[in-house]
Amino acid sequence: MKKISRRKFVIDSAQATALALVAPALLQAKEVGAFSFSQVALPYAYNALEPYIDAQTMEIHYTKHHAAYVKNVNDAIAAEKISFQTETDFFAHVSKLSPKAHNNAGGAWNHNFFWQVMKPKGGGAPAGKIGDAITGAFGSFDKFKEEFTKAAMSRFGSGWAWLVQANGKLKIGNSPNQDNPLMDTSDLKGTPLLGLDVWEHAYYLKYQNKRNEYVANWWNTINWDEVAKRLA
Ligand code: MN3
Repeated sequence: MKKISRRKFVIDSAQATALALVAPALLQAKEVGAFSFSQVALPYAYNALEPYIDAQTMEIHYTKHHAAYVKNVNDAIAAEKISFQTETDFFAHVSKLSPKAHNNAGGAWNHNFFWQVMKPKGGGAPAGKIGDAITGAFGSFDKFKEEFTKAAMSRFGSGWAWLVQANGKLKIGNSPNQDNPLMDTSDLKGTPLLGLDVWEHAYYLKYQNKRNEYVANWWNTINWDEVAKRLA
C-alpha cells in the first residue's frame, strides 16, 4: 500500500469537502431545463387495499401502466425539448404540447396522486376541516358520495372522477382519458383534492364490467388526511 503523507491527506480531505459543498449546486444547475416526471414509491404493499382493490390489479397498475406513463412522458420531454420547470406550469400549457406529452404527463401525475389519496383501513366520513368543507358544499357526506359516484359512473369510457377546489369552492366533475383539472384543456379546473381512476385497467380483473361495485368499494380506501392536506 502506498503511504499517504499527512499533508496529502489533509489536502485530499479539503478537496473532498469542497466538492461535497459544490456538488448539490452543480446538480441543481444541471436540472434547470431538464424537468422530468417521477413515479412516487407506492405508500403501501400491493395487497394492502384488499379486499377492495386486489393485489394483482395493484401490481400491474403500478409497475406496468403507471411506469409506462412516466417513461413515455420523459421520452417526450427529451425528444420535444419541453422546458417547463414545474408540473403546474407544464399542465397550464399542455394544449401546446404533443398528444404523447399531454396524455402521458396526465397518466404520470394522476397515478402519483391516486396512490397517495388511498390507504389501508381508509374511508369512512371525514372529520375536521375537510369534513366541514364537504358538508358545507354538498349538504351531507352521503350527498357528496352520491354526486361523486354519479361523476365516476357517467364518464363514458376511460377517465377520472375528481373533487377539486376552485376559487375557494369545492366542485365535483370528471375528465376523459388521463386529463386532469390542472390542464388548460380541462372543462373542470381547480386543485385536485380527491381523484378516482375509472379506466377498466383499474378494476377489470376483480370486478370485470361492474364499475359500480368498484366505485362502491373504493370508498373504503380513501386517505382523508391526504385529501385534507390539499385543501387550502
Ligand atoms: Mn390507471
